[in-house]
Amino acid sequence: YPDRLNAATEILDKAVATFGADRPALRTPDGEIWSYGLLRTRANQVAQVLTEDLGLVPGQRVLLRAPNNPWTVAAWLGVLKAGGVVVTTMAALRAREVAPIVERTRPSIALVDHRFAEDVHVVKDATMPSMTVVEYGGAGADDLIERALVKSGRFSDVATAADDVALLGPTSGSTGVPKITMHFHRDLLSIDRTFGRPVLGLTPDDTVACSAPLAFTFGLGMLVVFPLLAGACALLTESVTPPQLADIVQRHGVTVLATAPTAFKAILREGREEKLAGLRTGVSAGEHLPRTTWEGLRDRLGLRIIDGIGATEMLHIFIAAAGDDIRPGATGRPVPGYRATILGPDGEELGPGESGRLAVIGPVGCRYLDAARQTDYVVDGWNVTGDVFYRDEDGYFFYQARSDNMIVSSGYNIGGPEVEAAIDTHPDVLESGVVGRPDAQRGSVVCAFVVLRDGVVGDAAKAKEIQDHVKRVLAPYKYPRDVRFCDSLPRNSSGKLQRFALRRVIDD
Ligand code: 3SK
Repeated sequence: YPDRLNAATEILDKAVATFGADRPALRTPDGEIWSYGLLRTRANQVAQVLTEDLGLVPGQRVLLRAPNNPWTVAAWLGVLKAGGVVVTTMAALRAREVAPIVERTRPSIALVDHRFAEDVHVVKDATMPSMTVVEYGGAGADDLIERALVKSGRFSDVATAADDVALLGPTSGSTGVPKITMHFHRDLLSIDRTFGRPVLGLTPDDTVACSAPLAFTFGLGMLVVFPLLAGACALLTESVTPPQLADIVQRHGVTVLATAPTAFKAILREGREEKLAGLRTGVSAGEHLPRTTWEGLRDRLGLRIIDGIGATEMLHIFIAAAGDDIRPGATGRPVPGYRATILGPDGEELGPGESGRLAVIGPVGCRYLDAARQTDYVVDGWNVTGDVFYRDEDGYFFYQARSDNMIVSSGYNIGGPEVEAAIDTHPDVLESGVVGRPDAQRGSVVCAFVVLRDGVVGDAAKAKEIQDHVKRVLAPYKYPRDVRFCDSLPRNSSGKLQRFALRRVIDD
């Protein structure tokens, strides 16, 4: 890459020049269409608001909190154009989860969909009074959209360095304290060279839908980076259920669907797979894709889903299986530019058939904002993921389990200790232990073992009360779907919770 490079210029302005301003870039299920030219104008207008009205200077951070819609994409690209650094937060997070992200990243400005603004105002008042919060999609002269629409739409993108930070992406730590990953402008282009072009191979005829939020780098790649670089169109949906997703695919001529295995499984289970008949391919990531789901889609539709594993630390997918290069049960092989290995307990490389921690190396690697955390993930140049895999003689990698206390449910990473901390704030709870329970549809579900205070009855009503409590204090997708009451929790002699013993109870 050249020394000076702005990812938004490369992704958007070059696409306008290559594919034409009139080509559709973004669509929504309710019929809104933004051409490449319109998206460039809107992103330029956001960059103008940021620099002319809000005084953003290159290198400052801008928090984005919004569901997937065209203005969110314009905001994303506008921040990069202005030389700012995007800090992403999922709209589902509550104030308690947004606060540590704001404390660590210290954004100067927050651009927030008006429906999700309350938590950001709470965090601003409590921890970051200097942060300017600008809402959008509501009404009023201060609304980002109102401010943007009066701008000329002409903006000269800041000539950022290829290795200037473009994105600060939080990843859920198991205790609820997020780790903040940093990615450069060039990294946003690199994922297209390693996965977008060689594995996914979008063309201008493709329309891509993806259920992941843009705040999750899987969604960012699938809905912004890959389609725009290929001249394709992204169909943006706010939160949708799997049946709604299948309807959208059929109604809007979607050719590529990217989602978590849970959605593919649910579509098959509910017999709605014929709605996916127009798909050219699909992408499954976020959790392990069971072989039966892959085979079900192949047998019933002739659809060969691309399975992949990525990480926020690595920005996107680094191991995938696509086309005919598929070994049943395997996640796949490293995508072009990446190498992968399996590490034993002392960091030694293990041979075929031996299970250990998956480690990868390639053009994009982990860089935590907090340098002290770097050695948690990067060891001897290898990025050591939290997943246990083994590989076969031919270099195909097979998923086994998570190596930490993260529960992967419907593609969401949920920290067991974080859910325990939330449950323990319920006035009737003495203590709790949270583990993943295998689940045919969601991969895993959050299962909570709860010890109640003396005299409190553990019945279905109390379980529901605890579930609602967790939904109030954490992003609702983290709530325990399975609540079991017990008299005590298994602990070792130093008092440490023995989660393996709880998992054993589930297995029995
Ligand atoms: O979870 C994954 O597999 C993933 C895929 C792409 C980008 C980011 C992530 C975490």
